[in-house]
Amino acid sequence: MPTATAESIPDHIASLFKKQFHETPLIVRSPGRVNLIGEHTDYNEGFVLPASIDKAAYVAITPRTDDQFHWIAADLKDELIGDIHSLQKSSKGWPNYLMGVTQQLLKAGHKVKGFNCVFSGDVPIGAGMSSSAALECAVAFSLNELFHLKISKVDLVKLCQKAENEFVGVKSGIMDQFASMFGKKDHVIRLDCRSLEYEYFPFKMQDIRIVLCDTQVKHSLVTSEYNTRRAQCEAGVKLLQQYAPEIQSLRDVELSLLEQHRMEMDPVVYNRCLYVVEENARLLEATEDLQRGDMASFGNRMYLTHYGLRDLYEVSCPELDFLVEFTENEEIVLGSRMMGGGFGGCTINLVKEENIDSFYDRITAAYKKGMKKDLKIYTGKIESGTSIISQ
Ligand code: GAF
Repeated sequence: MPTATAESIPDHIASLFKKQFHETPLIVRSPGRVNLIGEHTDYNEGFVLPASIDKAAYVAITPRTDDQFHWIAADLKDELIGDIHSLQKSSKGWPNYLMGVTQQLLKAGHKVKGFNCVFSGDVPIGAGMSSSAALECAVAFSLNELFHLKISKVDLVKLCQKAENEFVGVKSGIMDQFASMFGKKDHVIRLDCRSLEYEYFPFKMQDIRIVLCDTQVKHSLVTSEYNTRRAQCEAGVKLLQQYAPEIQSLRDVELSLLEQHRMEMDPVVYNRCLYVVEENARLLEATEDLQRGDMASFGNRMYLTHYGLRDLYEVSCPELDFLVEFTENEEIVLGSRMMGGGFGGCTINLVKEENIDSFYDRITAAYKKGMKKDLKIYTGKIESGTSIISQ
């Protein structure tokens, strides 16, 4: 892993690149994300409220005139050489994000050639802050620049999502790539995942911090369970469509309709649908809290999201539950919940700044005692989305 700090990562990869390829590369930064509320709603065509953060993937990249690629994962001290027309899924993991994006560009008929790339980053891997979407967006954004493809940012986002769905094999929604690409400093994005209309809401509070508590747990069932949740939501929609054919996704489902047909549904499918329908409504109410500056109410809704994810959607794990439950008795914590796909990763917390250090000490000690694991804590600063650092 690099010893470089966030500020020095671009310099670090630029010098590695020059040493290896004797050229000055284009350098692009693409951030990870947090999501304040609206979890597992994106692939149900609902709403999400993410923001891009100060941790990012960085790529140093130049075009080639042939179809070869030479990619270097600086942090892993690993590399791969090949041909862009014979991309095979790799068991190493990291090449799949670059391959997926390259394959989608080729599939869409864009004129891309091979390219050399060195990448690094400081988005914690497996912590639920979307290190993979950050890398995909960095690569797609760079290739768009290098080969003058003139693809819009929205289309780049869609392309990266497809790369994740089709090449990597996770049937993820669009939130992570959208947040990485469209993030704005000190703002959260309310994104309508059906129309892709979005609105920025200021999110900079003098006395409240976004705190991420990393369980340092990543369960192996993440991908399969994620895809199963998606299929269960689709099964619910299919059943309800028999009675209300205008419904396209859970986004269109009213609680009353769901209740009316509860007995015809598999109980697990019902629970999944109930969570999503409630979460969508919760997000819209939470944005109203935000506009009114009522962060106590916003925080309460975060807890309700967690309980839904834990009890109805069943994507939490003991470590995440432990951390959220610990904060229930902490006066300075306004809201806490698991964030992202689940089964490990981080909780996101809204914490009053006053005496925050002693809170860090208490939760770290409690986690060690209760879960026998070390806790990592990050403060999430909201920074801008994907951009060129130097060229
Ligand atoms: C993961 C996915 F990539 C997102 O699309 C989203 O579904 C999220 O889990 C859950 O809200 O980060």
